[in-house]
Amino acid sequence: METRNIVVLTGAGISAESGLATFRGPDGLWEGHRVEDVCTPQAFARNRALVQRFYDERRARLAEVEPNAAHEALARLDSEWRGELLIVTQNVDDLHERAGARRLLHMHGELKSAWCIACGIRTRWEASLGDGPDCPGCGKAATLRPDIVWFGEMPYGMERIDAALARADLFVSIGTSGAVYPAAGFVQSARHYGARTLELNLERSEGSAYFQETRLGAAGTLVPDWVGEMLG
Ligand code: BJW
Repeated sequence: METRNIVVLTGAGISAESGLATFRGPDGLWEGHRVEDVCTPQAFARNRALVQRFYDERRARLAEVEPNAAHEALARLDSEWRGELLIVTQNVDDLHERAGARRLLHMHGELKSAWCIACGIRTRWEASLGDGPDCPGCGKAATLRPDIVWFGEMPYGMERIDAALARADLFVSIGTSGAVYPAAGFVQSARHYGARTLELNLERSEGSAYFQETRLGAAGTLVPDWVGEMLG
């Protein structure tokens, strides 16, 4: 069957070779932080300083890392693929766009964005949030939080993602453990809609059995090879 429309899902594994920690590996990001201490709205209400510091450190870290061969290959696919393409990333780093990807959706938010819980404005934010800056929209103090989707919150772009999955001929999952929903369920939706499914990951993910094909290895090698195949 001819492939025209593609949905790519990426997770922390695609940024690992750039030097960003994954979540659930032995050196994962939660080391030293329990998930429920940093990654829920309740945790933010309980311990604002800890949560702001956690994200401030990760935002600052972005200046020290660069996109790798996998991000660059997806950006090449984006610029050269004539059919529909949607790169859905669970990552909150900015490495896909720095590599040049444009058809991109950050479903779990972005480190370089802040969200005012008083007026709802979302604004680009590169500095620290920990010192309680005023909201540029409503001017209130200490109302800005990281524009990150925490557990129990609705991810961004779900309608657009579902529409893309419904039209996809191919769904490709890269560098994600398949432990967090709704992203972990995209492979089943894609198959339900009739797409072929391919997993590129260092090891079998929790949802590996749902994929028709799995290639194991580092994203920095597997992704450029796959993009090369697609672009002939
Ligand atoms: C390499 C590599 C290399 C390494 N090359 N590969 C019970 C059942 C089902 C669901 C739920 C449930 N209880 C609660 C829920 C829902 C909940 C959930 O899924 N919980 C689970 C823990 C069970 N989900 C939510 O709450 C979500 N919202 C929601 O469901 O809303 C309701 C809704 C209803 C209807 C429709 C839609 C929605 C929100 C989830 C928010 C997730 N947030 C986080 C934090 C973001 C902020 C931050 O970065 O701090 O997102 S959690 C964290 O996990 C982060 C990631 O995006 C996400 C996924 O992690 P990822 O990317 O897969 O990383 P890892 O580390 O797990 O895996 C890396 C992989 O790469 C590994 O496999 C490695 O082997 C591999 N790898 N190096 C290739 N070089």
